[in-house]
Amino acid sequence: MGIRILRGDITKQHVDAIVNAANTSLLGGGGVDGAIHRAGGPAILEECQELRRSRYGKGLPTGQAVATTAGRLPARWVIHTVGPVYTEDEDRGDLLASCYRESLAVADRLGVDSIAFPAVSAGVYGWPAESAAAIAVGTVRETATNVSDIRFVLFTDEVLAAFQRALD
Ligand code: AR6
Repeated sequence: MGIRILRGDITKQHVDAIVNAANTSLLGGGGVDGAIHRAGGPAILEECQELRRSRYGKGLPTGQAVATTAGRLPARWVIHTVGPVYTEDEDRGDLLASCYRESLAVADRLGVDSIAFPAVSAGVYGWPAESAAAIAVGTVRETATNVSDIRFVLFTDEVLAAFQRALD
């Protein structure tokens, strides 16, 4: 298993699966979620709506993951996961770790060989970059998986630098 850190737009990645930092509604939003739905087209939202009807009437719980088509994206699948909102009052690091573990479990069930993750919760959800990176890299390293190519695709200098420090 190899872990790499790249700078860029995750929607451009030619991998089997990209991970979306979604919200419980699964119905889209801003940040990387908005970018994925825009670039992938309506087929992703249609499948998310179907998942809400069939399996997740109350939405996808925080820390869990589920796959849909990637529509027009170069990837084959989008794995949607819901990161925790950061708060100083409570340690939600286990929920953030769960996003990475559960995404890899979904990837393994799909037979995915390559996957790209964004920095889940490190944007709108307010997670400090250093901590988000340590949890992401630490969890992926500790998780047994058949995925051989794991990439973190990062959008900002601050988050990129934090992931580089976490990997070193
Ligand atoms: N490729 C890679 N990373 C990106 C991209 C991109 N195209 N665009 C943004 N990022 P965020 P969250 C980075 O806010 O904190 C949405 O509205 C961004 O710079 O997308 O988990 C959802 O619907 C940051 O480092 O996700 C939820 O409501 C990282 O992706 C909520 O935001 C995550 O930032 C989830 O918040």
